[in-house]
Amino acid sequence: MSDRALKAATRVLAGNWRGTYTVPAAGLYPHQWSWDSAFIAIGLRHISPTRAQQELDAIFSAQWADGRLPQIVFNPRLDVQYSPGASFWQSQRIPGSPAVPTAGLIQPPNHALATLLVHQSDPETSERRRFLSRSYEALLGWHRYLEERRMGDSGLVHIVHPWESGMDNSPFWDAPLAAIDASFGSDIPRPDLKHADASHRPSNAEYGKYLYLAARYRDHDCDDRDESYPFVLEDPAVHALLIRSEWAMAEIAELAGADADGHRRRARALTDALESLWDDELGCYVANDVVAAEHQRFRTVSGLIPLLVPDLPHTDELLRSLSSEHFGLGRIALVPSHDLTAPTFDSARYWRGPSWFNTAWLIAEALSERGFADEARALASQMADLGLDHDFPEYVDPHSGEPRGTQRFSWTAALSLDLYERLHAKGEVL
Ligand code: 2M8
Repeated sequence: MSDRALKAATRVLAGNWRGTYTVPAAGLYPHQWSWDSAFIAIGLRHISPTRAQQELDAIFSAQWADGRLPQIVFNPRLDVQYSPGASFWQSQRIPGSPAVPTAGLIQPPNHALATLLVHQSDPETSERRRFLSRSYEALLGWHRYLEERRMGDSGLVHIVHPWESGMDNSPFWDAPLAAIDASFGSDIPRPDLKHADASHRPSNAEYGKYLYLAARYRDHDCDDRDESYPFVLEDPAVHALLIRSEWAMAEIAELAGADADGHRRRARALTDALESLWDDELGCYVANDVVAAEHQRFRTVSGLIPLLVPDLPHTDELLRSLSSEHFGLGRIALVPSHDLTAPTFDSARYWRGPSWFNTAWLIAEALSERGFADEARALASQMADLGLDHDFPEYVDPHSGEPRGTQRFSWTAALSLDLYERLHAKGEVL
């Protein structure tokens, strides 16, 4: 990444900053998204540690009484620009919701990981703003919500909507959605199609099911007690991020003078539970449909994200899969979201094939921690080049590197910048 790229990434983040948080992209995503903000904070800490802390403060200030951190915190003035918005959720009517309007669903728990990195980048400012101790309280509530309200006997986190995975139209959700005998009818608002090509976005059929599930969850007061709710899944990336965040909680607890052992014990128990999602034949982790009691046997990038988990029994197999013809590490742009050889692979459509920068960052992080410095650096360098060449795209075609989705996308800019700054600090300028 050159200085020119660094300045361009900083400009994207400045343009998407809304005073206390950053929107993922000005047109397509005009509100605050939960896991986006955590990724964005990881980049922002190099520009302004205070802004990075504010980014996380903003999401924590929208925490529900039960501890959940909501998928989206809405700017109600922009209601028609995104669907479903504040008027769909009407969160103020739901017991335990915060003062600000939010969605009732959640997103993957990468927040403790981001909090630790943000703190470490400037402990003095963090201390002065009491950032770590305030965040620790919020994070305790968030992880408690996941353990108490979102975990079955398997010990794995449950997601109740494709949006909760962050990988909305992954092939993992095809069969569970097909089994739901309902949709939202044909009159589906799609303001997203003003900002991205329809062939890069989920289809109307998928949106019908998304809205049906969201409305049903909302109408049950988002209370996680709808016994016949039809979509309950266990996803390897969501679970792996919780494990990784639980390890981060142990470090945060030590810094904050709290008990770290409980976090380590939980991280180990969560790691043991992850094993039930291992698929030996596919060489990666897969999702489990809790309702149908059926594994969704696809190779997706979600199934590789457990590489981030310490003491994982299947690291070698995952590394082999990453370099195989299924994911093509080093021969393809970043890491595709789905198996390049699968009949369900689509190089343009959202989470069904294109390569994303947040998953590339997670894999680069895992590779670097496992001692594969060259491979990590190669991924970081690709992220920087693709970001700058295409005005920080939301995702890219893995074969051609061409941009897909929207552009000037915040986590693309933030995470490329983060890797650049870290390599630069080691004197290894890209
Ligand atoms: C995408 O998801 C939203 C719904 O949450 C959408 O398609 O409208 C996903 O890529 C998700 O992971 C991301 O957090 C969000 C905002 O960038 O966009």
